[in-house]
Parts: sequence; structure tokens; C-alpha cells
Amino acid sequence: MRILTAGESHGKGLIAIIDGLPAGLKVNLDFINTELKRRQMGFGRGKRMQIEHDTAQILSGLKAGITLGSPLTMLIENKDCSIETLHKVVAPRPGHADLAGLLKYGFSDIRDVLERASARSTAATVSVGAVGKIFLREFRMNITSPVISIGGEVTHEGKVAKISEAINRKDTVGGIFEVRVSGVPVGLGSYVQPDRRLDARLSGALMSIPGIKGVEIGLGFGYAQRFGSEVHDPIYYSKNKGTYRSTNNAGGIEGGISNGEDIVVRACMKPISTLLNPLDSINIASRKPAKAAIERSDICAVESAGVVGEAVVAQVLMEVFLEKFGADSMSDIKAAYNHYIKRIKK
Ligand code: EPS
Repeated sequence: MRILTAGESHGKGLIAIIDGLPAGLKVNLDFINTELKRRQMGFGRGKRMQIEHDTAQILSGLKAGITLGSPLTMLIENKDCSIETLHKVVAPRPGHADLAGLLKYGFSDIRDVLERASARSTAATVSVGAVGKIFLREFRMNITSPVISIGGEVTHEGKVAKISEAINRKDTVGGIFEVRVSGVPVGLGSYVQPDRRLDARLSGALMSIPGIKGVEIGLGFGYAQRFGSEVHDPIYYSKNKGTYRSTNNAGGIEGGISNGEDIVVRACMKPISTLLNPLDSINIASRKPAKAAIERSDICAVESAGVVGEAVVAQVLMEVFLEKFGADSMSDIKAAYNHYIKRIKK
């Protein structure tokens, strides 16, 4: 499976191409659009979210709502497509791709960096993930993304208060979200090569989301603080369930392979780097001290990042699933899956 996205934050729109989708999958456009809407919600989002009403158009790969096995192309048009007339940006924001991108590509306008470095690209990611979720649902897999903390606060009231505080002090705040997947069969991913390990692929996918600075699987960094006897998940068997565990510190992955328990991964999002009270920076033309640029932005986007987290996890799980069960047609994949599940139960 190959997946590409394209598009600038204030260009004509965002495009996603999924190559390698099996034929015979019923794609519900309303579901894709619901996922796009979820990405735009949450307390702390900026004004752009009121301007855009992200909806996807499917340009290829479908007939009568069913995939053809050919590349599926989705387009999300931007309402704000002012890229040609937007002002030049000259003071890089600490924490953003601005300075490193400018130096790397030899630009003189930071806008040439930030247009693609913008988290707006995650709308395209979510459209891909929505297709992944539609596929995974055919095999009873379900993905959710609870917010764990905002600025260190773990209660709902505490999280809301922290975002309000960030708004009042013209600041931004990050946090941690979790992605949970239920219904995952044992055996996705492999230990035979490093790049086939499911945990490595999920971590890489989560790290690819703008603003993510840390990822953990299951107990994650907590493993380092306890004895082995306290952390590994004991193995049991019952006729009904087959093999099962009483705990899930492994987050559903052992040896780079799904073990049949829920997959549980967490990601830490840093505070967004556009600050209304900007930090010290420089003017890239004069090299003189200047305050960092202020662009329209969000105060907190952790809830939305969780939706993007669901999308990248869905994408990875769809990929590893197709690697295991074949990728041409849904009926062949279902037959292979059912045969496998029968063997595992036995
Ligand atoms: C975003 C769109 C952007 C920002 C935000 C996420 O729109 P605009 O730049 O026009 O306000 O709101 O992007 C960033 C935080 C960033 O650093 O680029 C979106 O669609 O999610």
C-alpha cells in the first residue's frame, strides 16, 4: 500500500491518494466527512476552524460507492485559499519548522515553509484514516482516542481550565492523547525484520503527526520504574476466549506482533509554537533581533491530534492487515481472515 498527501494550508485544497486498497470495500463518504468534522472540533481551536467546513470529494477509485482496487483519490477544498496574496513572514517561530525549513530549501520567505509544514495537512491524513477505519470495521476493529491530560491536568475541568489559562495569558498548551484499538487479531506485524515490527510502525506513524514529541506503547516509560514480575502480562487460557491476559501493560503488542489484546498507544503533543506573546527570534533579512511571527493559530489542538492519531493508527493497521491476509479483493481477504481466526481458536 502506498499513500501520498499533497496541499498547502492556503492553497486550493488538500489531496490524498491511497494506492493498494482492495476491491469490493463499501466506502461511506458521510463517515469520512464525520471524521473530518471531528478533527476540526475541541476547545482551544483557532478561527480557521470556523472558516473551513472540511468535506471530501472522491475523485477516483470508486464505482457506486464500492472500491475498484484502483487508486482512491480524495480532495478537500480550502475555503481560505489566499496563498498568492498572503504577507511575507520574516521572523521564524521557535518550535516551528520555519527556520530549519528556510535554511534547508534556501527560501527568503518563511511562508514557503509554513504552508506545507502546517498541521492543516492532517485533514488529508484524517481522510485516509477514515477509509482505514471503514476497512477495519469490516473485521470488527474499533478505534478511539481519549485525551489523557492537558498541560499536566487529568480531569475534564482541569483540562478546560488549563486551556482557558493559556487563552488568557496569550499562550498555548499541549498534552497527551491515547489511541485504543479493540478487536485486533493476534499476529499483525512481525519480529523477523525491524521495519516489520508493529510497534515501530505505529510509533513512526504517531511521530509523523505535527507537534508530537513522544510516543509510548502500553505502560511505555513506566516499564523502566518497576520489576519484571510486576509488569509482564500473565497468560491464561479458557475455552471461550482462547489465550488471554489479566493485564495489558504491553499495549497489545509483544515482539513487534499484536497479541490479541487491545492496542494502546499514547502520544505527547507539544504546545503549538505560534504564540500571541511571541518569543525572541530574528529578522531573517536584517539578522537583527525581532519577536517571532504571529500567525492565526490554535491555543490547544490535543483533542484534534487524537483524531489524527486514530487516523495514522488505522492506516498502519490496514497496511499490516493487508500484508497478512492479501490485498486484492475483500471477499478473498475475508476468507483468509476467517480461516486464520478458526485456526487460532483451535
Ligand atoms: C490548521 C489550519 C491552520 C492552523 C493550524 C491548523 O490554519 P491557519 O494557519 O489558516 O489559521 O489553524 O495550523 C497550525 C497550528 C500550524 O502550526 O500550522 C488545521 O486545519 O488544522
